[in-house]
Amino acid sequence: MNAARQVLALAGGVGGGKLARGLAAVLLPDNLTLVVNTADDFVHLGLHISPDIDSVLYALADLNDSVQGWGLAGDTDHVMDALARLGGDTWFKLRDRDLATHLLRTQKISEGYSLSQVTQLIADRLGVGHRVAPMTDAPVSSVVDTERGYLAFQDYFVRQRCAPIFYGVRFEGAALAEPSAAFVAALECADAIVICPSNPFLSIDPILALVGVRAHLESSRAPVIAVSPIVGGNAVKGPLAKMMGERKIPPTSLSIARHYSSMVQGWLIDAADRDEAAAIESLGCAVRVTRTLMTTPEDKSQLAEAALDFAADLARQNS
Ligand code: FO1
Repeated sequence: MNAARQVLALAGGVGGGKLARGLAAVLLPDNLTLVVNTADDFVHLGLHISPDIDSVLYALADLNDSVQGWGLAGDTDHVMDALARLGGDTWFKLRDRDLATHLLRTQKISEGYSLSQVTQLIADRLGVGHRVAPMTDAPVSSVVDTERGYLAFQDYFVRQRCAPIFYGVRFEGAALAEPSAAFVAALECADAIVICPSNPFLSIDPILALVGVRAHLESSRAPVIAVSPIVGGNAVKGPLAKMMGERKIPPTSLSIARHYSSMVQGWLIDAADRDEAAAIESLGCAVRVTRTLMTTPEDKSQLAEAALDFAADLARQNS
């Protein structure tokens, strides 16, 4: 187990879930808080869906479908098949066992639970000991600006498969949304803050857009370490490189470092991008080159250890 005291990690979906799993493998439950993007949340078929929270919870419980990247391994589609026969909406697949999570979350929210409370309940029931918290309990929604106009996030991401040209994204509700209580507590006592290799535009920026979060990170005494989601000019998974191309931003780790700018003190980039290290350092941060691809459980733990060691070294230099 790593000696780090309190670690706060900011995570989105797939990339977030993988590093979250690594951090959970090397840190005791009391030493880690995972704060997860909720700007992808929406109501579908009457159910409250929190895709990124579920990706992180399923990854921590070792129940995730690692091939598909979302949902539960070995799940089936009887409900969606039956719904298709009835002419219902099946563009967003709520698979059979995954449905149980959405049903329970929706029931509890209708009974008055906050998203934080219901997340804790589901985590407990899945046997997840590490703290997983939504970024906020307030409603925040990503709205994507595209060549086809403004699109609700899941319409852009799933229904239209990120095909429309991406111009930008706004986070409705974020400017007035307070971070969740667990997020505030973790910001106040963190010794290290880790930004997971999630999509910066879609998964991390909504977290940074909440009241006070960006300012807190910019003045944080705890080192902020980020893992680049780009490897060798491409995104490990998902539409990030395509979106960067459409915004005329080169798909490099250097571009991602410029995007987060002064907020990050330490960058972990992949060996494939070692040529970019000097340019990233010239932005005023430290860089370490390592393997950032996470295929095996060992990859996840090693990357988590690398991030924590980096944070500890930077904290020593600052003191
Ligand atoms: N992603 C898809 O590409 N297609 C789906 O049908 C789909 C269903 C789905 C259901 C529950 C859930 O928690 C996630 C789901 N996702 C699906 C993934 C998800 O929409 C995105 O990966 C995230 O919102 C982006 O992080």
